Amino acid sequence: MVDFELTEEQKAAVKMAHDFALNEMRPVALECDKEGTVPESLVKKAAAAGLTAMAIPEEYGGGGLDQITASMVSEELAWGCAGIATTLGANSLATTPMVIAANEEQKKEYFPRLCDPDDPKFAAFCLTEPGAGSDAAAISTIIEEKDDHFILNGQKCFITNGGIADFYSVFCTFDKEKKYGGIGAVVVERSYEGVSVGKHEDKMGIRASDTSEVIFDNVKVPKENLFVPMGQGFYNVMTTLDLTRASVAALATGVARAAFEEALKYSKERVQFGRPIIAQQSINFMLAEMAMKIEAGRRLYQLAAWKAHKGLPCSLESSYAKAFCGDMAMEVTVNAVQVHGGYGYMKEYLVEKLMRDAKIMQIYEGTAQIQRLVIGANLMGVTDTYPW
Ligand code: COS
Repeated sequence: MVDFELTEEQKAAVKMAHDFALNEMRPVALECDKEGTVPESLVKKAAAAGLTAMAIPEEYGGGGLDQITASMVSEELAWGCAGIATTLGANSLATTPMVIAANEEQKKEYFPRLCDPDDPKFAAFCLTEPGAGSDAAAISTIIEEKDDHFILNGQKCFITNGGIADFYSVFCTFDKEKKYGGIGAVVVERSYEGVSVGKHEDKMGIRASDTSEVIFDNVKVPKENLFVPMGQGFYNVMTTLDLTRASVAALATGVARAAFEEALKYSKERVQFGRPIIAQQSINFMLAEMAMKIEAGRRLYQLAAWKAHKGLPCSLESSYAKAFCGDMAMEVTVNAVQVHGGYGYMKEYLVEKLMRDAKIMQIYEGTAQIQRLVIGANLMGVTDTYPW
């Protein structure tokens, strides 16, 4: 049975997120974009509302939201500001590998730190390296056993919240010769000796969010911090990304919806050739195109999230959603600027920011090309396209 109606709990969570986006994020979004920061007071309010630890189970103090609700909440937050939403949402990416594989002691030690409304901490997912982006199996951050601990060396780049995190979920290799078979993961605290934050990136969009290098120089890591043993790390990364890409698709949908709303409003106000430009078919059709693609994107990310929630294989649907919504957000925001004409190119119009924010949706958590690679690889085994 297909039912598009939200439950009362889902309606409440999405409404709360929308109100937060409207009242707390929108008023500061342009300033945060300019300054490249998120106010501490906003983070505390978000933590109090459960928005910094959505995916963390309730028993550790988290929001305990199911994937479908979490993705719809992400759409609302990105509608408010994709940069701030990325800051708040990155904890989910960092903790999903731990939700999958960490033991009880590790979860109890680390998860509550992200849920404290008075002093909320951040976590960061450390996979990408200068020589390992799309080719995730090529990581060379190396971990070695020494006496009763590990020694970690390497450099991670483009790490969301890398500069503000309290701890990192770090993917590393025990044996580079083994390629993806050598990968495992450890939790590393920011306070450990030898952990440092490198270059802070100056980005095109989602500027409110922190993106930094994280460097590990002979870091002594206790053995009990290992949460994915050697050989299992690559599968953990792939499963994590299968589960989190629906939320990125939802962020893209939120950015697109914000741009569409601006374009719709402007097209009703702006009069040229004696009538509002929405009455010009060239503009009217652009808006129609935006509306239907946003709706299609939302259904795709909901499908991926629903499969994830049910514990069904969701790799294909996550890639459909991520690829489609990333491209859709780019197209919609470019056209929203176009509808505004010269005004849309000016920083005082929100669509200028939205177009810059949209671009990352085709890049992070797997580029648009990687999503097609995943979809294409799945097609190799397809002999029958009957959907049920
Ligand atoms: N779930 C579970 N296992 C998976 C999987 C998935 N979604 N995808 C692949 N695997 C398994 C394969 O089954 C294979 O296992 P076996 O050899 O035991 O059978 C293993 O992983 C290697 O798979 P594959 O050969 O396809 O790996 P590749 O190195 O060719 O890489 C891609 C596959 C390109 C899909 C992967 O590297 C990827 O997702 N890259 C993008 C990384 C990314 O998103 N980076 C952004 C970081 S977050 S900002």
